[in-house]
Amino acid sequence: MGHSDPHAVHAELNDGLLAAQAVVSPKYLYDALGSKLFEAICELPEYYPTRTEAAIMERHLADIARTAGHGVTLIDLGAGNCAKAARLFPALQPLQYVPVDISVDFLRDAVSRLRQQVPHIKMVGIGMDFSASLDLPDAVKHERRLFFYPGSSIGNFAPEQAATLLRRIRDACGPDGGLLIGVDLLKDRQTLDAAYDDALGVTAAFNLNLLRHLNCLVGADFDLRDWRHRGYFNEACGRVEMHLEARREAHVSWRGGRRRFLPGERIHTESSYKYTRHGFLQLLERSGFGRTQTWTDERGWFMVCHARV
Ligand code: AVJ
Repeated sequence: MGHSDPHAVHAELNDGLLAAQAVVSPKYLYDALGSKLFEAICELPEYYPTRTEAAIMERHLADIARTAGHGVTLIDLGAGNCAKAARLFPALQPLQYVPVDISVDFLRDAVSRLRQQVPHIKMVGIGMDFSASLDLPDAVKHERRLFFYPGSSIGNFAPEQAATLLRRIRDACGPDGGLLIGVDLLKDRQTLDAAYDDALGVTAAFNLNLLRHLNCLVGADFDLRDWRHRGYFNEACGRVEMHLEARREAHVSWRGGRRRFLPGERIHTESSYKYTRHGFLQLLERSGFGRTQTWTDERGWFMVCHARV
């Protein structure tokens, strides 16, 4: 397992914090505590994506496994606790499992637990930021590859960047490989607003925890009590947005920089794009995927999609 380049991390965060409209990439939501808070989000009644996707996968597991092919190397992008991939194992019977996640310590624990439960599948955990590069170690390059990108994490990328990442996956999966991806679909505002601003405040804690992570990563002195969570559907842009909003004037300094935030000023921490089925299939096509198959739930809230070159 590896680590992200600390200089690149510092430069990226510094630039984002100093931008006219301050912005921090959502990947920084996932330190060890952030990954746990995200697990808690997935249990919330308001947060429908995880359970809707799981229901689609469970219901169509045999069909999905037949379509994706058995005996593959399963490369899990943003594996987190590895639970989603593990549920595919019985039907998919992968030869090898390669979980990739930016949250290295969290991943290490998850993989060592899974190894004990499923000793017959070879596992190689990789700690890396796959949004920067998909350069996988030689050991995982030979076999037939199935990339697994569940949970609608693709939604964190604007459509142009999403196309770039999908094209990179297409190039990495080769002519006989494929991609199994989960995509959240456009739906009514009430449902989306509630999913990203839950009554218990877990999503607020998840968002605010990013400031703790920044304090640690770049030696910043964010006082969490100066900030509040905002999460809502931006219909014009077809995405949910999360922001951290200053409750009062806040002076923040970090290694190599400082900034004054006015009351109400925001740091944009996440965009979560929602697609129509047609819109996402077009994106796949633009990214060089030809043959696709999709599965959805009765309400049409979420889509699971298999694509090959
Ligand atoms: C992990 C990116 C799919 O966009 O729904 C959950 C993250 N943010 N609640 C999403 C998230 C706020 C999630 N993804």
